[in-house]
Amino acid sequence: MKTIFRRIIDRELPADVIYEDERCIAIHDIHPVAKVHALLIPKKEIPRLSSAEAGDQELLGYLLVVATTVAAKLGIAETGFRVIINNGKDAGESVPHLHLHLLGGEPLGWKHG
Ligand code: IU
Repeated sequence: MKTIFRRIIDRELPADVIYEDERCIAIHDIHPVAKVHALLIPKKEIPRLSSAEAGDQELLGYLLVVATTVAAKLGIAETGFRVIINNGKDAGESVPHLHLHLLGGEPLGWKHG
């Protein structure tokens, strides 16, 4: 069964797209936990960070570079932003398709629930 993010990538579901290239897509999170909350999703379906393999190393680095591009597009590159990956149950991972959360637009507390 396709994950929600696969369906968004395949344009089967609508999303508010901020950035897209051949390897990833960035969308606005539908339940933002900060003033700016975007998701950066690789098109390759890696379930979670701990599922990544050695061959994914370049893609993972690429996502971090693109995160700054997306932050700039959202106007938070200068004021500051946070990148989060929730891996597994205790981290609150809810969609088993690797994604980076990009948070900013306001001062962020360190402890997130
Ligand atoms: P998590 O790290 O797996 O918990 O993050 C999943 C995120 O996906 C979460 O912040 C949701 O609000 C977000 N999301 C979304 O933006 N659109 C959707 O249709 C669904 C979840 I389902």
